[in-house]
Amino acid sequence: MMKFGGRHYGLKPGLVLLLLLFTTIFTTASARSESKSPNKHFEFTVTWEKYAPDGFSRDMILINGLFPGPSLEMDQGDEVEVVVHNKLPFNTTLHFHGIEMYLTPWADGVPGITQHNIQPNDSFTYKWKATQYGSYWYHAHHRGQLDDGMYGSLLIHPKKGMETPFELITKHKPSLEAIRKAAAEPKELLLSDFRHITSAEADTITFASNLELICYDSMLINGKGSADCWPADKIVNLTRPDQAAFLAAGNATLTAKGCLPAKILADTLGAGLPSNVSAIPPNVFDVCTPSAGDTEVITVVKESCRNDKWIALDVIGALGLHTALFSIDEISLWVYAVDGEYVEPRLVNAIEVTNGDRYSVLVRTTDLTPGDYTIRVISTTGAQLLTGQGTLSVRSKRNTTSTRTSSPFFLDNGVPISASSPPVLYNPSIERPFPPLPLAPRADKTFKLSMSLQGSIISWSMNGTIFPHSIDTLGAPILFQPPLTSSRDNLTITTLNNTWVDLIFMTATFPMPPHPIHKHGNKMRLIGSGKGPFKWETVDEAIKEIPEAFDLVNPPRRDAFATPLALDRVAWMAVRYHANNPGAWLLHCHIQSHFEGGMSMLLLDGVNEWPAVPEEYLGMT
Ligand SMILES: *[C@@H]1O[C@H](CO)[C@@H](O)[C@H](O)[C@H]1NC(C)=O
Ligand SMILES: *[C@@H]1O[C@H](CO)[C@@H](O)[C@H](O)[C@H]1NC(C)=O
Ligand SMILES: *[C@@H]1O[C@H](CO)[C@@H](O)[C@H](O)[C@H]1NC(C)=O
Ligand SMILES: *[C@@H]1O[C@H](CO)[C@@H](O)[C@H](O)[C@H]1NC(C)=O
Ligand SMILES: *[C@@H]1O[C@H](CO)[C@@H](O)[C@H](O)[C@H]1NC(C)=O
Ligand SMILES: *[C@@H]1O[C@H](CO)[C@@H](O)[C@H](O)[C@H]1NC(C)=O
Ligand SMILES: *[C@@H]1O[C@H](CO)[C@@H](O)[C@H](O)[C@H]1NC(C)=O
Ligand SMILES: *[C@@H]1O[C@H](CO)[C@@H](O)[C@H](O)[C@H]1NC(C)=O
Ligand SMILES: *[C@@H]1O[C@H](CO)[C@@H](O)[C@H](O)[C@H]1NC(C)=O
Ligand SMILES: [Cu+2]
Repeated sequence: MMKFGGRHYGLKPGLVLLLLLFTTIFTTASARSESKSPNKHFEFTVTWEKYAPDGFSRDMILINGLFPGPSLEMDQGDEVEVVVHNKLPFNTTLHFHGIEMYLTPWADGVPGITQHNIQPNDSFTYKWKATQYGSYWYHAHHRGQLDDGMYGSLLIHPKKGMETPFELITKHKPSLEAIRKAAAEPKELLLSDFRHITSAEADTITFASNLELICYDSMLINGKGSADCWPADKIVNLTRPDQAAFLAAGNATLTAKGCLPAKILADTLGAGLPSNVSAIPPNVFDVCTPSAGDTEVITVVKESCRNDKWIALDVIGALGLHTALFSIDEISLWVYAVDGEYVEPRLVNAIEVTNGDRYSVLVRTTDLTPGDYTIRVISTTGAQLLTGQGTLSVRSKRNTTSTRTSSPFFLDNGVPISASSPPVLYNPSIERPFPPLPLAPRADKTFKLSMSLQGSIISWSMNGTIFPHSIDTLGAPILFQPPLTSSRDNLTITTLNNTWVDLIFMTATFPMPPHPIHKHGNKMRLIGSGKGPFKWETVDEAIKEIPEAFDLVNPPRRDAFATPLALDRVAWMAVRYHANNPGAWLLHCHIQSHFEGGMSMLLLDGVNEWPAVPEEYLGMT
């Protein structure tokens, strides 16, 4: 794997001294400049080029000629600078997913909200401080450009002395050493769904048909994979009950791409709403064209049987639409960090990774028989049967030949193979931050948001109103303007600094898929969820009647939570966060088609402490 980390871009000590000298002189000359000199500097040149990650050549976005983009590596506390040179034929911006951008909201990368578009041939410099640690990623935040491949991993090494949860895995000193060593240099596994049409083509077809393009062509691991076309009988055999329920409505079968047919989509989720199935070209839902690219191989060499050996993997859900069930044949995974932060470790066989999620896992390789173990990514999204594979290759120093094939935990539709001893699935609802993190017992303010379609199945709303993406062409970004003092457009939530805020996401109708809701700026706690309507005005009122639906003792803390699937009745989810980072933050569904369809809102946090945007950013286009 190629790393473009601090080591490569790191400045030589002499140069740093020289830069510091210049910065000092500069700062004296220009009293306005408050920014500290960066000690991690990265340059991204983004281009629009032909590339074939799964063997099929299409136009896509490369960063410094690479897909996925360079892996950014840095230390907690670093002052980071990322310069984006836009050599694309269209506007773009870059978002650092999960990075809280503490005191630098103008570097969050959302066009129209925190910055102007970066126009073709322009450059933009993102300056921020790595206040956090762990596994993150970056991606384009302009329309559907994530689906064009503009993303990569971001790793922040924790500062020395950070409390770790590894003693909950083992108390054996040499093993702890091996674990610490592994966790200090995790290997990334970037999981992504990939399409053979560009996001602009997808938009055109979406608007012409009024149908969501739920079909992809491949699942990639670190940008590698293949477009498999399954035999018809395999598709029939593996059609899951949840899919069969939709298909029954039209006496249909899944398409050759393993997708719910567009007509079924129109007649079920889109029933009564306008749509035009004939505006969809055959290759989008129906016709499968196989192609093959490389396969990602992670190699582990066992040194000797005396030493305990572990590896750490950062699993990253760089997904546009699909939910990816991740597993490695026969292998148990210790989940020790989630969305970058340590949790009480749990031993599992598989993890359901939704859009934007990160899971850091440890694998003990000491006792593994040398050979290849298949890394599997299986979509559990109802929309399509889709899989991707990679290889964990375990070698011993003496014997490098590997002939054995590994046994999967799941069929290619995500159904466990063994009914008697099914694989252990990671349960995100019992996740516990480590060490425990404080949470206010009640919120200062509650916002109830009713999620619904608005007139077609491509128009999603978080609170009854479609978020207008054209905001990025309408003058000054929201952050550059005085904040609204009260909500007035069904899209803007304003909070005071140092207050606790409850957001209740309620599905207005069913069936409705889960929505992975991502908050920019800082993390949220998942304090409750349930089926049926949320009838109360606040969580406090609800707790009195249904205490079992809530969890206020060190609940999960993440930068995205998926709302519950509303299959046969409506459902709700309650999150609580501390508004302690004034700025204009986007709150949105991380499924690209829902995000593009308008499922976003704005959190204007700390309007009473509204930040003054530095002069250099006000001027930046
Ligand atoms: C960007 O610059 C290149 C080289 O100067 C030029 O050929 C190209 O037309 C420019 N693109 C745009 C969109 O201005
Ligand atoms: C599909 O199922 C039938 C009956 O169980 C079986 O005979 C056949 O081999 C299966 N085909 C595939 C491709 O799995
Ligand atoms: C459903 O489709 C099958 C095969 O396409 C056909 O034989 C059957 O008659 C259809 N059933 C109904 C109720 O339309
Ligand atoms: C549906 O799409 C087809 C193909 O683009 C087009 O010819 C037709 O006019 C459309 N129908 C409607 C009602 O818009
Ligand atoms: C090497 O390992 C394979 C299985 O991975 C085994 O079949 C073979 O006998 C081994 N060869 C030697 C020389 O140990
Ligand atoms: C690109 O960004 C500029 C500046 O915000 C805007 O005027 C223009 O309309 C944008 N172009 C497109 C195609 O959105
Ligand atoms: C806010 O939502 C209500 C109810 O859906 C609607 O009547 C109103 O027009 C919306 N306001 C705006 C500014 O869109
Ligand atoms: C959500 O929409 C309703 C109208 O349906 C509106 O009354 C309420 O103020 C909106 N909430 C926010 C936070 O905008
Ligand atoms: C906002 O509140 C947080 C938490 O109390 C505090 O640390 C921070 O300094 C405040 N920010 C400003 C700009 O006052
Ligand atoms: Cu969604």
